[in-house]
Amino acid sequence: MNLSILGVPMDLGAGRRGVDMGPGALRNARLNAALRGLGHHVTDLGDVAVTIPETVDKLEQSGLIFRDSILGACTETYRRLSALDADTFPISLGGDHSVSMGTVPGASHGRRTGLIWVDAHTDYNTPASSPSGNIHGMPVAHLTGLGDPGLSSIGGANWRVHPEDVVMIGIRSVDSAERELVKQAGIKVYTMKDVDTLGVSRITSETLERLSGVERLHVSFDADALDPSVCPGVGTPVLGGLSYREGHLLMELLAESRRVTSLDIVEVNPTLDTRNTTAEVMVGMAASLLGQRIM
Ligand code: HAR
Ligand code: MN
Ligand code: MN
Ligand code: MN
Repeated sequence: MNLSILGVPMDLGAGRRGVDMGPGALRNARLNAALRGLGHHVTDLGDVAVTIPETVDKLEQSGLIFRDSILGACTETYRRLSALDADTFPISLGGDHSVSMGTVPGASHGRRTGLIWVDAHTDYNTPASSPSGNIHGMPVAHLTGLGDPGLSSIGGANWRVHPEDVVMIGIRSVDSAERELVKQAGIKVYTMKDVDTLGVSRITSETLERLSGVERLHVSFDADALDPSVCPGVGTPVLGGLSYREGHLLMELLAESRRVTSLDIVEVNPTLDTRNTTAEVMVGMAASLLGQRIM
């Protein structure tokens, strides 16, 4: 397969600094070589230019924290991915999770897209519901058309992800107003309780069945979905996450389906990590999704 890697070194959407170094950490963990080793043709597109927070006022014009700079970087991300052939598989490296407002429409090529959101958090706040004001807690709401009109139309005025085409896995931290928005939208959520009781195998087959009608299938993998004992280098760790094997099994079963068309790896924060472990683990997750087999 032709794979293209695009870095989005952005920490503007997060409450803590340092996820802007995620793309460097993932490359340092030999992402490109791991994917080439699986027989793929890998092109690294380099990084999108992102505003340095020290150069602008935090509230910018909009009053929403770094909204204008995030819109700029996500729009550029969208353009870079849209320019690829539809049969090229893009892997986008965050950066905080707000990058997905650009990666998902960019990888969609205007098609109906299923979104598998692997995360401790539902990231379904709007500017009005958010307790923190941090935009990385808001990308899915904007991808489905809620919230700030600029952030919700990066893929064009008519393109969006339908809430019934979103499945979230690994969830264990949801704000109270956010919970109501998720329920109203009708998004399918597999919490960690569901992972414990149903198991990843059943959850993955139900997810693929639910998303059987989509043309594109995007996996957005937040490193904080995995337990902090596995991925300590994240800004908002929550205990009780996916185990190392549960993460791999999810990726392995999705690989077997051969239906996934794009991937994000986000929220890797090297300043909070131990010897680049989190980046190394996430490179392994990407390798499993892209066909690494034991036998
Ligand atoms: N729900 C919280 C908020 O909106 C925290 C969510 C952001 N953290 C993430 N996203 N890493 O997955 O501020
Ligand atoms: Mn997230
Ligand atoms: Mn296109
Ligand atoms: Mn998260």
